[in-house]
Amino acid sequence: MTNIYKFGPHTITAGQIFLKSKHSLGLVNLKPILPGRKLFIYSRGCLDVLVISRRSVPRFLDLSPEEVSDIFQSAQQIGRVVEQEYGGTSLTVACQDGPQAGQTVPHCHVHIIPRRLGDYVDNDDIYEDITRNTNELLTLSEDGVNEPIKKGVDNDERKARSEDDMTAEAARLAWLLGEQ
Ligand code: AMW
Repeated sequence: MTNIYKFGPHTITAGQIFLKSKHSLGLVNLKPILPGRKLFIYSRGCLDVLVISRRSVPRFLDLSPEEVSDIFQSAQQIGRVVEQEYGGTSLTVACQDGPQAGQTVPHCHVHIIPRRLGDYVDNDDIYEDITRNTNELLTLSEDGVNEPIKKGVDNDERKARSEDDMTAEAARLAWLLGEQ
């Protein structure tokens, strides 16, 4: 079995993956949402994991009914574990389906982010963090449509984590999910 996986143009290492289902992969984020001006008080680990379709298609709309069922069942399974692991009491489950919705990696994926009271000053600021780069890079074209002025930025201002850091988190999540 291959140890190389693709997430859009990105290569995912086997160590980043903590869940494998028939049509989906759960993986830790290279550049998770980080504590900043918000009141993140999680004790460890990342705050934003992803579940992606195994088939490389850009849009959620491209998935078959079986793939939709699989990716959301995986999201539910992962959500239960990350909510508990990171001391959450709720979850943000978000899919930015297409570039104008803020999608920066053209490979269908769902963000699963544990939430709890007070993690953000304004609750919906989380969406600003998920889409921040795209929002900053929009400009109004002559026909009045917002268009990206630069593409492929992919959360450039966030710090990429080390391989060791991601592997440790993925191993812990895989263990909690009973995957290893
Ligand atoms: W999108 O803005 O397309 O809804 O979210 C893309 C997500 O993919 C971002 O959170 C980004 O940090 C993450 N990401 C980008 N490259 C990688 C990678 N190589 N491994 C894991 N996550 C990645």
